[in-house]
Amino acid sequence: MLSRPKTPHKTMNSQDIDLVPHRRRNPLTGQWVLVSPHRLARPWQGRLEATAGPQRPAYDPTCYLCPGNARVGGEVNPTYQQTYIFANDFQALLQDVPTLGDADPLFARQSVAGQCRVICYSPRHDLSLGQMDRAAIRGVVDLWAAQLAELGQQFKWVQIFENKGELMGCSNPHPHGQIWALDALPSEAALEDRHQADYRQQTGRVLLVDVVQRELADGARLVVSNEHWAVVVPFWAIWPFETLVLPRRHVARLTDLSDAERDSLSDLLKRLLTKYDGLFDTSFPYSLGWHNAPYVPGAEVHWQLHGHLYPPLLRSATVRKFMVGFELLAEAQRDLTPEHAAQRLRELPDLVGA
Ligand code: H2U
Ligand code: ZN
Repeated sequence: MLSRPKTPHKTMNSQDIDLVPHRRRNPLTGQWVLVSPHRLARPWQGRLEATAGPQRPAYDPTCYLCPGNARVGGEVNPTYQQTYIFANDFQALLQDVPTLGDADPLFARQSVAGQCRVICYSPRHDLSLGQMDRAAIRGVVDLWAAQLAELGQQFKWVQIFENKGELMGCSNPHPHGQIWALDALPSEAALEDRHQADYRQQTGRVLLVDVVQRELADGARLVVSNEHWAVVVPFWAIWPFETLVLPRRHVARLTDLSDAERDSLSDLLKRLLTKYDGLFDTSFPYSLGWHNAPYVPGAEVHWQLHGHLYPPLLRSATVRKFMVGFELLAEAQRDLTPEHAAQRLRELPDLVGA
């Protein structure tokens, strides 16, 4: 008969967390991640391969986002000078939808109305957001905030995001992002909303304000920071080099940011994305997105604005992490600890040529 091996009861201390498998909880969603640092308890071996892609032209006549070019639907882009926004020609959400009848408790469904837009960050085909200058990045921050203000009047949730790189399924290297606005709270937003509301009710404080204070005091997971902002690899990160962008004060939405906070956000994004590009000597792929307070009465009391960056890369420009097997069937798992990932990013230069 199998019997459990007798091991004396031990309590994990802070050094063990670097060596011993353990689970960490994401307080924003309540989900857990399995961390297996013993599989990677070795020093970093240095860069594996440099794969700087071919230099792109500043203007590409075949690009559907470049100024003056025709899009797939036939509409022609203006010769825009800074940013340009248009209604997605292939909307995943529609403005006018019929109400669904017949509630079925087992196979629940609901109607959802929304709008999808595409934002070109720059007329320059050859740049990425991180390669744009701070003033141009500030233009994107302002556009995000203006879109949020407009769409928030009509929709509960405004998801501002960017898919960058072929690895993330992005169809075009021209620097651009998207906005999907809808009259429902999507699953991830609903989870974060409930956990932030519960935390506020139980403690009287704002969850991610407590997190940013702890992270600034500790420093182990800090990647880059400035007067108004901090970027950390969150304690509960799932992706190897996932980061969380946090304001240092309580701010519910991008629309609430002061002029100085917008400038320093532009600076912070530039520095963070420069670090990412330097990590594997490649134009770093990621999904980036903003979680603003939903347009639901009272949400701004418990909700803290934050940005998520989910990059797929693990070891080099071509070796990515897959969420398969145990992760699909049981829970997310990582080898590299968030502390080690943060240290790697922290030590990289945040200025081109520095
Ligand atoms: P990605 O950033 O994930 O590649 O998506 C680009 C979006 O651009 C995609 O949602 C839209 C697609 O529907 N698009 C247009 O609206 N017009 C076009 O001419 C091509 C692509
Ligand atoms: Zn282009």
